Parts: sequence; structure tokens; C-alpha cells
Amino acid sequence: MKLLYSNTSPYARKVRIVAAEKHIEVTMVPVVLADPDCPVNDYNPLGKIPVLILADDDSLYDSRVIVEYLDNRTPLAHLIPQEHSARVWVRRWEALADGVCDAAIAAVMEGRRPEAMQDPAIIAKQMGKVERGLQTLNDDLGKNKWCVNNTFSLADIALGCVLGYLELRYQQLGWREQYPNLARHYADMSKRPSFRQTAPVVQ
Ligand SMILES: N[C@@H](CCC(=O)N[C@@H](CS)C(=O)NCC(=O)O)C(=O)O
Repeated sequence: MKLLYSNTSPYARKVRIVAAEKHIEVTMVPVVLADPDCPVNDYNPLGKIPVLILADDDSLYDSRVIVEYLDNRTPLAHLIPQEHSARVWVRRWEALADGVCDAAIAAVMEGRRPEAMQDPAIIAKQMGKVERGLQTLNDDLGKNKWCVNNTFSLADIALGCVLGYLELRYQQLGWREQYPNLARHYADMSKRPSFRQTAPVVQ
């Protein structure tokens, strides 16, 4: 199996961490989406990463489908609980963490347009989603060590990935001070080898 990914994609990082936590061997293939020869469109018509290319050359996307596939490759140490209620809550955490990533990335992309073409209302709208999302994640985590049922799961990985993205692109947000429960969780997550191995590099 091969994973098309980029170093700074929080969705790809989620998949890379799941593969590492589950000890599943995946060949990592870094890609540059702006490169005209980038192979992503051949495997995902949406042109997005991550994409998992299977042995028969079929492909899986998006990150939520890939993590489900990887989690079921081995029966041990499930990161997505088998029990229905816990499973739904883990997936809701993931949906919110990924949604905060979506909004944070949309704001970054708008801010990269030539200044005269930027729309401050779009940036404000996206940052509203980021701030409300982080507040909810912070409140829902409370003093718990892990997001769901005090057990390490995909919810914790997804949360760590959005916080890693904020660390990379939004240091000025002061999220650690505003959301102390998230800061504590991120400090715990950052000690895991799977997190250290996949830390985004500033480009
Ligand atoms: N919901 C998708 C989001 C994937 C995504 O937006 N990836 C970004 C990179 S961080 C991308 O490929 N952007 C290129 C584009 O939107 O054209 C997932 O979870 O995999």
C-alpha cells in the first residue's frame, strides 16, 4: 500500500498516525499538489490528499475512509470502537476536528490571495468556525485525559492533528492560553512516537 501525502496536511497526518499506531506498513509517497505531474488526480478525481493506493492499484479517499480501512486491517487495538455509541462519538470528534481544519485551511488560502482580492468577510467567517469549534472541543474534553470514554482513540488523533496544524499556521491565535484543556491534551499527544515522527515541517 502507498499513501500519497504532504508533510503539512493534517488529514494525511491523521492517516499516517493511525498507520503508525496500528503498526501497518505503508509506503509513504510525498507529493506536491501544485506540481503539473502530481499523480493525485489519477487516483482521486477530487484531486485531494491523502489517497491510499491499494495493492491492486485501486484507491481509497478521503482520510475518514482510509482510517476506517486501516483500523480494520488488524483486529487488535482498535482506534475506532466497535461498540456503536462510542463509535459515533469518536466519529463526531473527528468530524469536528476535521471541520476546524477545513475552516483554518480555507482562511489560510484566502489570506494567500493577492491582498486586493482577499475578502476579509470570508476570513472572518472561517475564523468564526475555528474559534467556535475549538471552544466546543475544549469544553467537551474538560479535564478528561482522552476524548471518549477515557480511552485513546481516533478522536484523540484527529484532535492532535488539528492542534498541530494550528501550531504550524496559527501561532498568533494564542490557542494554548485560550483553550487550556486542548493545550494539555496536545502536550500529551506530542510525546507519542507516532506524533513525533509525523510532525509537520515549516515550509
Ligand atoms: N475531507 C478530506 C480533506 C482533504 C483535503 O482537503 N486535503 C487538502 C490538503 S490538506 C487538499 O488536498 N487540498 C487540495 C484541494 O482542495 O484541491 C479528507 O479528510 O481527506
